[in-house]
Amino acid sequence: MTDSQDAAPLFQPVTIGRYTLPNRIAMAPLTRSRTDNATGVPTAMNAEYYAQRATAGLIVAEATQISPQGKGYAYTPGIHSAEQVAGWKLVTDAVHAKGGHICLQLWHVGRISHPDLQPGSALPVAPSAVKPEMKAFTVDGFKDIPTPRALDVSELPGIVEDYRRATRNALAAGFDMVEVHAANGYLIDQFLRDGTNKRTDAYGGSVENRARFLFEVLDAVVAEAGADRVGIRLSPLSPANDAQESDPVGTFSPVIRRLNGYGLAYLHMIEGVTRGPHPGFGGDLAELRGLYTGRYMANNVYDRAMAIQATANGHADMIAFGRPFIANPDLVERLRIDAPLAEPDQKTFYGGDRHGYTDYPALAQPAG
Ligand code: 8OZ
Repeated sequence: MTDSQDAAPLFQPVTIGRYTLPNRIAMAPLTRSRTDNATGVPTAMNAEYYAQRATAGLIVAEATQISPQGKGYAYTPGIHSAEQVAGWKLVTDAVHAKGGHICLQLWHVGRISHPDLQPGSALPVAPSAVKPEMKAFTVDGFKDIPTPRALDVSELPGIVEDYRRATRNALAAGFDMVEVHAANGYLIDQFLRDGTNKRTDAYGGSVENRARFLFEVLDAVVAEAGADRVGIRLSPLSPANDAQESDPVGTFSPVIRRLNGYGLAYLHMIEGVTRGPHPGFGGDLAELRGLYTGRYMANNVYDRAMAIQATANGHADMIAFGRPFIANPDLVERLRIDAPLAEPDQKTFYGGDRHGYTDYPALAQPAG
């Protein structure tokens, strides 16, 4: 460690929306599948896990379904029932007691689901009946995802209302902010992309039409929380979850330009292909990033040197680290002093108990 690194912007405060955060390191949303599958209610164990990581400048809590229909993986939490709100309150109270800030990521998976995970064993829903070449994580293991049912236009206002109610619930549960999950091939991204949106109504065809659902959702979320408590996550250059798009720059450029007018807390961008490799800072990423005028949170396999550089040279205002936070609850301190990072055990990423979840230690404190 040197004084000059300690003074790096990465370790300095930043204002994000209505908050001043102590550093520019965010904990990225990480699906860990550790709630009861039937209820999706967070518990004291989840609260302990997040509280252990409260030195992050901002925790973006794991993707959380806004409705039973929005669920696509076993054991994920929800934010649509009173019991879930009470469970999340344990989490936000524990994080706030440690001086942290926490945001909830609002999630509807669309077609990335399975009848086993849907109310009444229904087919998953999507903009169009386009089958993803993907498997779903169910309580009985991985199962092929079927062709989804195309949503009728009359159903869309109800889903927008689900986002509105989820936002209200998140604030009642004590979250400081919400993040709209519009990335990684889930419902909003399925509307945006020409490979998954074959609609011929007002929600398909032109880029403006494909973005209509995103902005209806965003308007509802912003109306509840205020723009300075709302972030949004995009992954324009990622084919995650079989999300096909013939012209990512052409589709996402007008979306990002229009986001400028919202005065959101931040835009959270997965740079390149989700889970890496990082695409480098030129090309399509530079073009898309350059369009955004607000606070920018960068994500995707950043290491310490990249994070220090990207927050010093104006590329990013915050860096979201995902997997490094699994095995390093005190990641901020380890990055600050350039300590070695522990490696997480992939076998305990999804599902299970406290093992591989709350039992990764922080660095030992020096004696005396
Ligand atoms: C990994 C496993 C399950 C879900 C995403 C919410 O891709 C996820 C997710 C990632 O955004």
